Amino acid sequence: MRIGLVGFAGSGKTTVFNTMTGLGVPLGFGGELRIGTVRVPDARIDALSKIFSPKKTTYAEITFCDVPGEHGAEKKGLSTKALQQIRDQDALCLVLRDFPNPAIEGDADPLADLEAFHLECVLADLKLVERRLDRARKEKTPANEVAAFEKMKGILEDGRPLRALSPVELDRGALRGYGFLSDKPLLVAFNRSEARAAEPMPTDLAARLEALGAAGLVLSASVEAEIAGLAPDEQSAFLEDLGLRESALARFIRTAYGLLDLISFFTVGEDEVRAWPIHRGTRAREAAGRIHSDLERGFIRAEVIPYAVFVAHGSEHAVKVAGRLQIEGKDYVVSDGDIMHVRFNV
Ligand SMILES: Nc1nc2c(ncn2[C@@H]2O[C@H](COP(=O)(O)OP(=O)(O)OP(=O)(O)O)[C@@H](O)[C@H]2O)c(=O)[nH]1
Ligand SMILES: [Mg+2]
Repeated sequence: MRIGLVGFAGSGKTTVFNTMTGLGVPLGFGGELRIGTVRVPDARIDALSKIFSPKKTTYAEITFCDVPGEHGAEKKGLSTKALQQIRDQDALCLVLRDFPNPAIEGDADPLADLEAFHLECVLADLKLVERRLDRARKEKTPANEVAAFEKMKGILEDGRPLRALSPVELDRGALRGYGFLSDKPLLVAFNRSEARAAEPMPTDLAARLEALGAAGLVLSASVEAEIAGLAPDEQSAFLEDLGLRESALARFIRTAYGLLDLISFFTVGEDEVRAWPIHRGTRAREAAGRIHSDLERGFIRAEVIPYAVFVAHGSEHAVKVAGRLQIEGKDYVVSDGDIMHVRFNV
């Protein structure tokens, strides 16, 4: 599972990537595609770790990919190579520049950049769809497939993204291999200059994001880089000075995690407190297999305490005494924040 940081040249992708991963990729002017893992901040894990004082605390991780922007002739467009790199991602984070960058011609215009990016995606998808329909005219193609591609063509010609189509309207089963750009979950990060980091998202931009089915947030990559360099107790004072409640990067990473339709369940104990990423809708036995294949093979039952229940009672023992421990079978659908203890026998 990979999330691509995408956007036009000099919008701050590498600055965001470095701050999240702690890597020191050189800033500015393109460069190579980079991959890094990022810890998903989770206050629930912080709290559980305080309670259990385990030897080890492990957060969920996601992989980000810094896709370089293009400079020179193609600085506002996306080359075939860039499009292919973007197609390989499971979800996209579009970084929009809203700070003056002397290396880039023209003032910052995030709304125009958003439209330009969206249009590139729509046109690239339309090309794929039309090519497929052309082929369908020459080769025998099932009627329902042709109908699906016709429907997609109509949406794209209207300038709308494919993600606007619900699972009922479009069966994506056979379409996965195409990597349609406008169908990818999209998070838009509006990268501000330091002085304006605390200003809310402009309403026109927020409305446009809603129409595109995209999530959005405001951050200042250079402020985030500065925060990351401070000691934990200095961080909150610094945030307060800027009129911010928490680091936007923490929210950014959590939102990106949700974009992949991932949730976390937890395991707790003296040895380790740990968050395990699973897809929403995963059943208990399969989730147990994330921990170890033996747990999936020999699964007997799962003892589950939802995080909120645990916090309300304060300990596993108190939860049991109150009769709130859930005993669940293999088909139980795991919820975000479930604390699970798997009973198994191999
Ligand atoms: N003032 C200000 N400058 C920023 C911010 N984010 C990035 N920059 C600067 O903008 C320049 C480009 O930042 P990068 O992170 O390299 O941008 P990029 O999107 O990776 O650029 P390419 O990979 O070339 O497409 C650098 O000089 C950064 O220091 C920000 O939030 N505020
Ligand atoms: Mg870069």
